[in-house]
Amino acid sequence: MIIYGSSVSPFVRKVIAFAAEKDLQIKVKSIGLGSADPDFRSASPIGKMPALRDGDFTLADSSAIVAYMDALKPEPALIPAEARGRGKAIWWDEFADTVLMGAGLKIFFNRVMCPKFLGRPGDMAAADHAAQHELPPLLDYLEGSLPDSGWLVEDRLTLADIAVASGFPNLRYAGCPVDARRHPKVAAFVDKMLSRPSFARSVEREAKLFAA
Ligand SMILES: N[C@@H](CCC(=O)N[C@@H](CS)C(=O)NCC(=O)O)C(=O)O
Repeated sequence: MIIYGSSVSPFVRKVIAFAAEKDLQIKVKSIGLGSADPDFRSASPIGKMPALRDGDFTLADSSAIVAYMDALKPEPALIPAEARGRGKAIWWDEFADTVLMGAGLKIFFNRVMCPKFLGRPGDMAAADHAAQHELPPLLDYLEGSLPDSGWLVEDRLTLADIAVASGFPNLRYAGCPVDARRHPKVAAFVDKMLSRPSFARSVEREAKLFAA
């Protein structure tokens, strides 16, 4: 099974971590943003990473890909079967992909990607606004929602935890780590998740790219 993308993308990181937690063998074919690679393009109709190729089957979008993986290898079940657990796991995945990463990528893209990799200045005002005004209420919400077990759904590891954790390395690379004084539960959650081998391998590799 091939995954097209780069783990620097939180969406790709999510798929890589999900596959690792399932012990599914994948090969990551590294491609850049907006790549014209024809194999990638035929798997990703809108040109966004990640995309998947499994034999003659192709699929795009991280949420679609993890749903495919979960059905392909049901154990361990990372998408709950019980109605409430399932609904909540999908909610956290959606929250992570659109809202949390929406704010996080505004910070990462403008502070890091533009100057470091795209050769142009980022919109620092947009990044600062996201860091100061958009992100904190989202972390407040997460802080208030994290159960004492430290797992978002069913008191065990699910897609919810993987999806929510996936954007935090980008925040670290952009000089925006979680403030453990304001968000102690979130800080502990992020540390715990990013220390899992499913995340730690890619995070270790990426950290070298973003060292000052
Ligand atoms: N909803 C998609 C989002 C994927 C996405 O936005 N990927 C970005 C990288 S972080 C991308 O490939 N952007 C390239 C572009 O917009 O041309 C998913 O979950 O896979």
